Amino acid sequence: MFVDFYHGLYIGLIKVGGQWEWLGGVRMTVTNWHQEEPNNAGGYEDCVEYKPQRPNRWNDVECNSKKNYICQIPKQRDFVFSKEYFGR
Ligand SMILES: [Ca+2]
Repeated sequence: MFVDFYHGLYIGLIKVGGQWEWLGGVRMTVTNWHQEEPNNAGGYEDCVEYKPQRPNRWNDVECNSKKNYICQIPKQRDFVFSKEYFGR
């Protein structure tokens, strides 16, 4: 499976009633917005993408873009990447 990092990954943070919260209703307590974000460009940016190539990595985006996503996993759990993941 190829994961496209360049075009950003949804992180499960959404705007509900004008407030940012994690999917499942957990309130956002930390932020990592890129400079001048969130800017709600076009008035429809209600989801958040993670862009690894930026120093501060969050950008609000429209929710209908086709992107990969990342999920939270328990800290003690090992996460093994396959060879296909790195394209080798
Ligand atoms: Ca934005």
